[in-house]
Amino acid sequence: MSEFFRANISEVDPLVSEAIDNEVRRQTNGLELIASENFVSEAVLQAAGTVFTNKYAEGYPAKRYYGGCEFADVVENLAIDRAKDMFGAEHANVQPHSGAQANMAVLITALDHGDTILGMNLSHGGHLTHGHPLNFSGINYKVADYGVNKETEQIDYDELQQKAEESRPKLLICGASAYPRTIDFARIGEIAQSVGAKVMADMAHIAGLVAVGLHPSPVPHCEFVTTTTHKTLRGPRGGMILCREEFAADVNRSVFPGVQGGPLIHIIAAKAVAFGEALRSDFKAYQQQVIDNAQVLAATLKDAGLRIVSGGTDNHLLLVDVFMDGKGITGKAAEKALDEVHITVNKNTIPFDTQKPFVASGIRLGTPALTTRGMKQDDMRAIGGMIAALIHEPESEEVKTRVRREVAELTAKFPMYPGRLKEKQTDATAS
Ligand code: DSN
Repeated sequence: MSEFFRANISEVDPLVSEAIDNEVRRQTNGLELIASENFVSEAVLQAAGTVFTNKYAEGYPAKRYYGGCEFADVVENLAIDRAKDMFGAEHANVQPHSGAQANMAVLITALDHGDTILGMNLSHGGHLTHGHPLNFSGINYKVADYGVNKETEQIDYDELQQKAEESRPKLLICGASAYPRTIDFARIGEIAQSVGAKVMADMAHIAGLVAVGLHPSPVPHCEFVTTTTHKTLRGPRGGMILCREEFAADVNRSVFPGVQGGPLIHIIAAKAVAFGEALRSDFKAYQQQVIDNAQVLAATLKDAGLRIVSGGTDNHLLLVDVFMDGKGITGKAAEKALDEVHITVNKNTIPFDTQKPFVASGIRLGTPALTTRGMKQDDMRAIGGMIAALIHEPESEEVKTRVRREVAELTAKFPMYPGRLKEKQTDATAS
């Protein structure tokens, strides 16, 4: 056999190999609080790292443009069937490489160039692909936007109704990337119907909660539902579209050949594994813990004097106003201070922010990843204390040293990816 098939990455490419080892260390030894991230299982990682990466399979199961697709068909059919089962959907397309490409495929399905969309403003929690002027969605379509109420910092559905009547969109886009409250998809469906619009719900952030019934499902109320597969759903990095049977052929055509060529079959295999995991009964307990953890983290930060946007959270994430009208620090400064002690978050604008997006008044925190590691309410109280201490005294070396030690002690109690980290890990939680 050629050496080509034998050599280990550490011999072939020590630079990339070292970066991978360092990333395993970074994820293991830090506290990951980015709301859109999670840790996949070893089984999902194994499926993603397979010889399916070699395979071209343009087309769909049993209708491919290449030979040798019989096993690609097996994994794609498994992913489709499990996705439909998980969300009670009539049709699933599991090929989108990302959430943005899933959204692009729906927009070209539902709209003609120049039609009007009504989407949630990015600075109020929406997403780039929901009509941002620098994104294809804002470049190719006329955009009207809605946001949250200034007092409640929650979606004002009466105002949304009014905006829909004024703008008469062909497509109403709902779903968010930084919105901590339950979204009333039933009401949004009614609003769209009243103005003759279709609805696309982008449930990327909350898909895991929806899968187990801990957030109302958009599927019965929206013609199109898109999601990523790597957030609360805890699968590999990728996208997916769910729709009613009447739109199935159009959606499939929009994904391929509309916006993509060959599907990533290794990733579709990993999606199938993740969906299988999500259909197991323990996934609901995991999602409940994600929510419980987010609520305790929000309460802890509030008690420590920080302002929680909208006063709390119903889902997996919270937005913390760390600037507090000049009394605190910017989101950018908070992200940096936390990074220095191995707590990973992202700066985020808050509704009606006075800071530019690259500076921002807030940080966004999410609990999916740490919950996957096994952390619970007491751990969230400890983490909330660490974050608040840093934000109140971002320049204090004493606080930084103490928090770094606390992060090391806490993460050591929750080992992960045995076999992928070179150093030995102790599993203090196993006793
Ligand atoms: N960038 C993702 C997030 O962090 O929420 C959304 O696509």
